[in-house]
Amino acid sequence: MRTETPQPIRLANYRPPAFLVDTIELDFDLKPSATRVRAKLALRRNGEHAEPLVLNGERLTPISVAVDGRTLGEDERTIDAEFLTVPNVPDAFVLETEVEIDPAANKALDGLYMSGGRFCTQCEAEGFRKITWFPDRPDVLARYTVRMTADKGFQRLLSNGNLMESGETADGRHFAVWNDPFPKPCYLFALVAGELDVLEDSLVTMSGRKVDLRIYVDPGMAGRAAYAMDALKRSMKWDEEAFGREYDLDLFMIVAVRDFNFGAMENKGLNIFNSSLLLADPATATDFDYERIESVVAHEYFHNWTGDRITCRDWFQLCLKEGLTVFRDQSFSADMRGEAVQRIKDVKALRARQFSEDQGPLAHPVRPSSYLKIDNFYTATIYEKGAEVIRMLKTLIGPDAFRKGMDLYFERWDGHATTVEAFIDCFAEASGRDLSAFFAWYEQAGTPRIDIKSRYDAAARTLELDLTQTNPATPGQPNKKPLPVPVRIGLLDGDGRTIAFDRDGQATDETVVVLDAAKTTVRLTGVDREPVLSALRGFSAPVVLTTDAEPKDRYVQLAADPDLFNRWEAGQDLARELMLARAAGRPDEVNEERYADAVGRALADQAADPAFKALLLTLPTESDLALARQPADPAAIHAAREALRARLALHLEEELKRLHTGLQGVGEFSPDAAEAGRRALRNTALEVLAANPHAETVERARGHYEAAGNMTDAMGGLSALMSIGGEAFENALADFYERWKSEPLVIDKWFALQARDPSEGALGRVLGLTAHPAFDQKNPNRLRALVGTFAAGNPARFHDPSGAGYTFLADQILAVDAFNPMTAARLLEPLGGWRRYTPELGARMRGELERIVAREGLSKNVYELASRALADD
Ligand code: B3K
Ligand code: ZN
Repeated sequence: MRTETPQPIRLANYRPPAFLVDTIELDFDLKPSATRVRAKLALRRNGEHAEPLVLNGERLTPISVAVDGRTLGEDERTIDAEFLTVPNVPDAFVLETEVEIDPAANKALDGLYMSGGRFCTQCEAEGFRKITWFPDRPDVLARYTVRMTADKGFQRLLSNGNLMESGETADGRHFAVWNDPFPKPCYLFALVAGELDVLEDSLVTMSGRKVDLRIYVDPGMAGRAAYAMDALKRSMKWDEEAFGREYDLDLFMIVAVRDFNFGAMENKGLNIFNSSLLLADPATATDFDYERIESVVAHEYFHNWTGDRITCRDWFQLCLKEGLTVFRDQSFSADMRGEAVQRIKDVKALRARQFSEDQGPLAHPVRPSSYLKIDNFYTATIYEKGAEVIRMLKTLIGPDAFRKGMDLYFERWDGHATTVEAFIDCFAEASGRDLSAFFAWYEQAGTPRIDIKSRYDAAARTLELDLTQTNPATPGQPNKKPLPVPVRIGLLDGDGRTIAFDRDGQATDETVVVLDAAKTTVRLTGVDREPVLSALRGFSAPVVLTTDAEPKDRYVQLAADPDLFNRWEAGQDLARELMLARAAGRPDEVNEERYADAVGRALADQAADPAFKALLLTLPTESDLALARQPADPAAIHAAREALRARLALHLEEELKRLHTGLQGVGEFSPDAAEAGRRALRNTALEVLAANPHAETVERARGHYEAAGNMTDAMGGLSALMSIGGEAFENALADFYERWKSEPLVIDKWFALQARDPSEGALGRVLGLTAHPAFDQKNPNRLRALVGTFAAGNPARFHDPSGAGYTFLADQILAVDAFNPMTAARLLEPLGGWRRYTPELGARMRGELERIVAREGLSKNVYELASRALADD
């Protein structure tokens, strides 16, 4: 058992930095196992206090420390595992240090490390301290000059900003010098050195400047960067049009690496990407990959303004850049791919990841107030809920005031590190509104529950809506205040036609009710027919909504709600209720048939977008159902979902077959949204058909796999075959491996697919795969494909009654924690929700968490999450 409890960092203890750094000159002598880093910092005291100089530095082998040219003796500075301290320094001085580091031994993938024989870096949040001594905090902004020298085998030498000089050294090596004119915090520093191919392009910005665009990838892969390049150019233009933001350097570079702890990183002028989010061609990438690449390229590019030019004062403000940038990338994707479909996908992701976080021990506010390891706070709450908060802000103040507020924010804070308060102030000023109550969205954790009861008075033609909100307790926040919740509302009649109404004397089709108290009543007048309420249109707030609507109202919405989000939502609600009833031992066959009928009618609607229909045909996931009623019994949920899927397969067989046959692709592959939507519908139809596995379905799935001309269809075929199981699946799986064994990104898919195996043998299969020669715990993509997907994406088999699934996950976490704590901690989440499951399962999950916490030498990252998961509230 560990003896000391790590101490949290608190927002309330924020103090401005004691020293500022105006410039830093870095000189890297790059050698894989012994890189020398010399740093020259121009420092100046910030404030009156005669404090010692304390710089962060970890895993550095010290060579020398000098102040104003004089090397310090050992008695003039102290160096421990975390800091360099120099007690006596002048008010302004130059500090020169030299350290040695070992990038080849760095398997934490944090700081400077090697991936595929190349040097690369990851500094956010606190990796720079593993490169050199520095005030490693986001509110110290410096101008960087970086010189690097390496053997010529490390062909490209890249860093942030502009290339100033390059050439050969006397000893036959080569060097490059980069300068970044924009002051930045050290978490945005980047360096890459190695053999890489490049895809080049350029773009002329709104003010007529030409910007060179370069994407660096593994040799031979430049063709696969074409889609990312196209997405980058569209992102740059979109940010000019939607936010008036222009790119500022003459060069923008992206580098793809295979070993990366997360998706991508917005280093100034030199984004570094996980290759899974950059490389795509039809043969190896699915439509989902294309979609993700487009949005992540946009996200990292948009950070140039929301993150890099304006950064965070401290890490508690992380949502200031992340929530805002997710909101920006979601808006971009909506413009590229269609608003309704994008919104549905974003909300699905929010519910799957953020709502579950809110319902567990790891619930935290969008702006947390304490942490042990900031790495653990790159969460769905900071990112996705952070984006929802911005979306609500825009809904509340309107698009014009929102744009004015953004303009003011860019103007006021450019070049600074700031806070969420300063950001919200810009919108209060731009809109003339008091946004102090709104701020609680940043400070209060948890998902609000909104309930709406309606009363229609036919004689008076009025509809009264009683809205109530409750905010459930979360760890550390037992009592909550009401939040301002924008609820977008419209009315339909029994035939699905829109009913116009009056609100405050204004005739309208739709209105936004702001529920800013525990209870409020809203009266809509001029309602001339009995209405069906369509509430929370477009998912106007991140809440759980209940109403007194009856299933018949949901059917009206499913058939005709002009708000496509709510049309989809109505279908999901109906399906969810049916599956939950069945899981509770109360199957409702009559209404299952009725539901299948309604889905059939929706599929037959020729006017509807195929991408939308694919979403409509997809049942809520097992994880979604587990969140809806507790204690959750994953086995019963799995059986109930399979039963409804089989019902759809039987009831809609002819329609589904027609879709599957009729939507077959012709001509050349295009990744665009329309084509992707057709493929999505066709693959979803097959997936549903596979729930009724007679010989013809097996043949259909096999034919689909064998005829696939792109990875989306190949995976669709394989996945349908897996859901049927048996020889046809095993043969296709073996064929797939043989065909793609030299393509790591495709083999990740091969592992991930099997991790989702719904059959009873899944756990055995997954355990077996950990011994497969292609499995590699040290590569986060591979690890997540197998272990992460199994734990988070295969609830029925992860929650094996024996607890063996939990033991497997805990073993993996402990093994990975020994070398890569960040990635190990990210695997922990599925165990964290132990209180939501049946007592037998919950006890076994808790047992594994206890085993993890007790491990000697556990990282702070894993300790923080596991101990919070076990804590009594
Ligand atoms: N800012 C990075 C995430 C860094 C994660 C550090 N543990 C990518 C992004 O959100 O754009
Ligand atoms: Zn981001």
